[in-house]
Amino acid sequence: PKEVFLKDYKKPDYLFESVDLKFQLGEDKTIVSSNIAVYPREEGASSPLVLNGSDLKLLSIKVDGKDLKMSEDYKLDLRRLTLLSPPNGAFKLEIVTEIDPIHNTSLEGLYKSSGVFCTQCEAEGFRKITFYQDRPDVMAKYTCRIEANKEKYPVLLSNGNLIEQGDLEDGQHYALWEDPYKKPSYLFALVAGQLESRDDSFVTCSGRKVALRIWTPAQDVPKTGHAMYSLKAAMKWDEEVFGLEYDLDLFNIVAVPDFNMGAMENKSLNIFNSKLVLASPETASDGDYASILGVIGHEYFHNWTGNRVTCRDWFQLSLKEGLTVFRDQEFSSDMGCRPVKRIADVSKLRNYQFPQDAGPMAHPVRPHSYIKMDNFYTVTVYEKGAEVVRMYKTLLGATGFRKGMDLYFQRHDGQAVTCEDFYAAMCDANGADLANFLQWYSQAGTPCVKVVSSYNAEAKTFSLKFSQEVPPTPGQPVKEPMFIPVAVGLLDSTGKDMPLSSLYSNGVLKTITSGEPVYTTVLHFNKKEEEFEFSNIPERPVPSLLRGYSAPIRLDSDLTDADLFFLLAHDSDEFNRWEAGQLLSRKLMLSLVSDFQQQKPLALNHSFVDGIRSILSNTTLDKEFISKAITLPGEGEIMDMMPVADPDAVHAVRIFIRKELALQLKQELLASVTNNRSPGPYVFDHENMARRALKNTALVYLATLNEPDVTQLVLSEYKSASNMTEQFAAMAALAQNPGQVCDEVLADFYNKWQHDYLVVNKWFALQAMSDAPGNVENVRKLLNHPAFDMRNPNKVYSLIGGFCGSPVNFHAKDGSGYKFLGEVVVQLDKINPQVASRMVSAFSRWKRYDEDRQALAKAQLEMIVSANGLSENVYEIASKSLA
Ligand code: BAL
Ligand code: ZN
Repeated sequence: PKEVFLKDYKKPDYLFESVDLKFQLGEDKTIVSSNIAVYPREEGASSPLVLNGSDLKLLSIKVDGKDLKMSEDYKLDLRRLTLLSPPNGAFKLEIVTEIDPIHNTSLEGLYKSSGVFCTQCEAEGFRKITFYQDRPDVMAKYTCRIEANKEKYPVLLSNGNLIEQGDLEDGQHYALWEDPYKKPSYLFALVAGQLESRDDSFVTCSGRKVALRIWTPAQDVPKTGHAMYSLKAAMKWDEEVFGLEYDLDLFNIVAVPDFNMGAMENKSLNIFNSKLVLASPETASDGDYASILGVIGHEYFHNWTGNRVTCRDWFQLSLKEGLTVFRDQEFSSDMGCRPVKRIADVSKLRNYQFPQDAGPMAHPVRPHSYIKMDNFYTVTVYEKGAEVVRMYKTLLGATGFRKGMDLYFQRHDGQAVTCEDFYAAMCDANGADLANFLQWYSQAGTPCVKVVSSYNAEAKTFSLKFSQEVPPTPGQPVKEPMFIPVAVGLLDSTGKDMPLSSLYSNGVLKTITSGEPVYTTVLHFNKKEEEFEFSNIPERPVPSLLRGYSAPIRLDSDLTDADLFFLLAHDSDEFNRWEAGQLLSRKLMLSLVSDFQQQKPLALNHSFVDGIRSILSNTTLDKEFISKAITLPGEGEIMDMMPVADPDAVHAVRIFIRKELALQLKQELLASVTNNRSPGPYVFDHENMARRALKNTALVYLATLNEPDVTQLVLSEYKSASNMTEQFAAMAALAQNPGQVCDEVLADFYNKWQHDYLVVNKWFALQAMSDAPGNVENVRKLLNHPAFDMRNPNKVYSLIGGFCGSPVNFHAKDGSGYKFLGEVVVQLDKINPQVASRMVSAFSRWKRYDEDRQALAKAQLEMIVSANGLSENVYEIASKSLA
C-alpha cells in the first residue's frame, strides 16, 4: 500500500467551477451522471487531469460534448481515471458511472441503511460515487438532481436549497437541489427514503428564519425532541459566543442506524448515527442526552469551522476537528457544569489519547503521513487537537482568542487552509509572539513536565523550577521543547488563594497586577528548563499547578500527600480539587499493585478513606463533582503508568479498593442513594443529572459488597426506575456479581427492550465488558444472538468494542481474548474495513504486556497481516503495531 506524505502536497493543476450531479436511484444499480466545469489553475497548463475513483463502472466520458476513447484519451485503473491531454483552458467534463449502493457494506460513498439511501463522503468516499478530484482543496458549487421511485423514496434530500421537484413517468419523481456555497466533495450528501420529520424554526440574529427538520422513520419522530432542542441551543450559542450566524434558510438532520462515525457535517444536510439523535427518558441515559447535545452542537458548529473554512489537505484535519471539538466542549460547559465537563474531557484524553500517544500509532496532531486517512480520525487529532486550541485561549485570554477567530474567518472564508493559517490569525490579531507553539502540531508524544518548588522565608519568594521531556515516538526519536502554558495559583495556610503581584523569570521581573487582585497566572514555559519566582509571598504556599488542566501534559510535582489532601479540601480551582484526589488514588493504586504482585496483603490507609468520606458527606459540593471525585482512575490509566502493564493486578486492586470503601462508607453511600431518588419525572438539566450520577455511583459501590440487603436495594431501584439512566445503572451494579440475580435482570431487561435496538446495544455492551472469568465464551455466543449483526457498526462497537475494553478478559492469560479479536477482525474486514480497523487498534499496545501475552497478541497480528485480501485500513494499523 502507498503511503501519502504531507511534504509531498502540491496544489491541484485543475480546479472545478461547478458540478451538476444526477442520481437515478435503483434497486439493483444506481446511475450517476456528473457534469463538471473544469479550468486550469494556471493559464496554459496542459498536464493530465487525474480523477479518483473506486468500485465504479464507467459508462461514458465526454469532454466538451465529445466521447473520449480509452487509451487514446484516457487511462483507467482500479483507483483513478486519467485524462491524458485535456484541452487548454476551461472545458466541460461529463462522466456517467454505475454504482451498487445495495451491496455497499463499507458504509462509505452511497449506501442503503434500513431501506434509506444515504451517503458518507468524508474523507475519501466521494470517489465511490463518481470519478472526481476527491480532495478538500477542490471547492465547487454543486447542484444535485435525484430521481427515484416515489412510493419507496418519497423524501429526496441533498445540500442547499430545494429549487424544483415533480413527478416523472413510471412512478418516479425527482428533486433538484442547489447549494449556493462552494464546497469540497467530502461535504456532499444525498438522502432518499421513507422518512418523517420533526419541524421547527430558528430566527437568526439578523432576522433570517431558518426551517429546521430532523428526519427519521415515522415511529422515531417522537424521540427527536432533545436533538431539536440541542440544535436550537447550538445555533443561539454560536451567535452569542462567536458571532457566527447560520447562512441558509434550511437545516436538515437525518438519522440512520448504520453509520461508521457519530455524525457528519455535510452542508445543510447533517447525517447522523441514530444513536446520537434519538432519545427519550425511558430509552436513553443521561450520558446519551449529553452526547446528543454535544454532537448536534459539534456538527452544527462545523458549518463555520470546517465548511465555510475548510482544510487544504487531510493532514490539516485537526484544523477543523480540534477546533470544533473545542467549540462543542465549550458549548456543553455553558449548557451544563463547566468543571464537571472539564473533568470528563480530561479523563477521556488521559484514558484514550495518552495511550495512543505512547504507542505505535502515535502521531502528531497534524500527522506527517498516512496510508488510509480514515485511520487518522483519532483522539489525537480530535481531543489533543482541542487541547491545542484551548491553549491559544489560555495564552491570549477570552477576548484575544475571539479576535483571533474573527480574523481567521475574515481572512479565510470560502478557502481551504492550513494549521499555520489558524496560528497566524491568532498571533496577528493579538500582536502576539507564540514562539515555538507550532511544535504542538508537529511533535507527537505527551510532554512530561517535572516541577520542584522552594520557599525562601527571608526573601518571601516562592519558586517553581520546571523541566520538560517529550518522549520519542515512531519516526521522531529526538524532540524539541514545547510551549507549555501552566496556570498557577498559590494557597495560603487557610486554603485561600494568595494574591499574585509579581513574577521573575529569565532575568525579567513581570508585574502580574497593579490593580485588581489576581489569583491565577499563566506561566509561559517553553524551554527545556526554566525557573519562575513569585515575590511578596508572606508564607510557604501550597501551589495549585496546571489549573483547569491548562496543557495536555503529564505533570510530576513534589507535592506531598498532605499537600494533595489540602488541595482536595480547599482548592478554588475545582478541576485541581478533583485532580488532587486522582493523584492520591493513582499513588495508592500503584503501591497496592506492587503489594499484590509481591503477594503481600492489601490494606487501605485511613486518610484515604477519610478523604473520600469527607467528599461524600460534603453538602456544599456539586453532586456530579462528588460522583467523579469518588470514582477511581480507570484501569487503563494505571496500566499506562506501569513499566509492564499487569491487567490482573490492576483489576484486583481496583476491585479491592472499591469493596473496602463500600464496606467502610456503607452508611454514607446508602444515604447518597436515599437522598438522591427522583423527585418526579425525568428532567435533563445539570441538577437532576448530578443527583442521578451520585446515586448511581453509590449504588455501584454498594453492589460490590454482594450482600443480600444491598442486592435487594439495588434490585428494587432497578424495578422502580422510571428512566434509562437509573434502570441501566442499577442493572450494571448488579451485573458486577455474576449469578442468578444478574442473569434474571439481564433476561428481564432484554425482554423489555428487545424492540429497541439502541437499548439492546447497551445490553450487549454491559455483558461484553463483564470481568467474569472466561467471559469470551459468552461474547462468542452473543455474536450469534438474533439481535446481533456484524454489518451494523453500533452493534460491533457495543459487543466487540465493549469486550476489548475489559482488561481482564481481553488480555486473558490463555490468549482466548486475543484469538477472538483476531478472528473477528478478519471476518469484519470483508464487510467494513473502517470498523475492522477500529477494532484491530485494541492490539496496538501489545508490547506493554508481559512476554507471554506479547507472544499471543503478536501471533494474532501476524495472522491478520497475512490474511488474504486485507484492507489498507486494517493493514496500516496492524503492520504499524507490529513494527
Ligand atoms: N467530520 C467527521 C465527523 C465529525 O467529526 O464531525
Ligand atoms: Zn467534527
